[in-house]
Amino acid sequence: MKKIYFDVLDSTNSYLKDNYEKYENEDVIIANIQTKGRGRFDRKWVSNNDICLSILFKGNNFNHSIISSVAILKTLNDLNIECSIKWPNDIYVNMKKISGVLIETIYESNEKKCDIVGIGLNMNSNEITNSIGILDNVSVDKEYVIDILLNNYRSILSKSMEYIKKIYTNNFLLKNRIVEYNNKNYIVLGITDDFKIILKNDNEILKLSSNEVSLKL
Ligand code: BT5
Repeated sequence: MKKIYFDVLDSTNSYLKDNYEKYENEDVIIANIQTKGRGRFDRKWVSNNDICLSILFKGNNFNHSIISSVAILKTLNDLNIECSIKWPNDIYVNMKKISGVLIETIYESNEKKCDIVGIGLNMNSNEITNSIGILDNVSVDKEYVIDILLNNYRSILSKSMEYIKKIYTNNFLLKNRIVEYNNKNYIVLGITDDFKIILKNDNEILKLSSNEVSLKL
């Protein structure tokens, strides 16, 4: 994975969306400062000297939702920080969000061109309620964390989906929790093989994809 640095970008994902043709498979765009970070559903991602990067994947079909979560989880565990994954791919430490992932797929004339995996990982907590950073837990250099993260990502790409899913589900924060969806309460049973969340109440069982729903803790 080749690292390409920018001092300032509006968003590493937006930059790669506009420029993916210039870059190779597994190139990594890293911004020291990101001014208009994006979350899912047009939400904002705030950062201040934190880790903001996007990895480009051309011509393969990995499940980056699950792979990215496990790569971030392993990275924090390598730093002796305990954490959990909130479906689909937020990482929480002590019930506070430390990392989020925005995955975008580019199509041209119905043909898939690439996946862009954007990772925001806090070094510091910020003005967002319930955020936390790596430096709140351990003293470590940002570049060192980026290298561990990319090494973990690379190594997880070569593992079986069964192995990756096991790590994901063993660290799955929402399991057996009550969540609200469409003004009704459901218990979370787990995730399906195609990464949908399974919700159950007395009347129904739902399987929802991450494009359809955003669940609060
Ligand atoms: C995400 O969205 O969590 C995906 C964030 C992805 C950011 C990376 S940075 C590199 C790349 N370039 C981009 O432009 N984006 C990606 P979502 O699940 O929608 O969560 C967004 C919500 O998280 C916001 O509405 C806030 O409530 C909260 N939030 C924003 N910034 C945060 C932060 N730094 N730490 C913790 N929570 C934050």
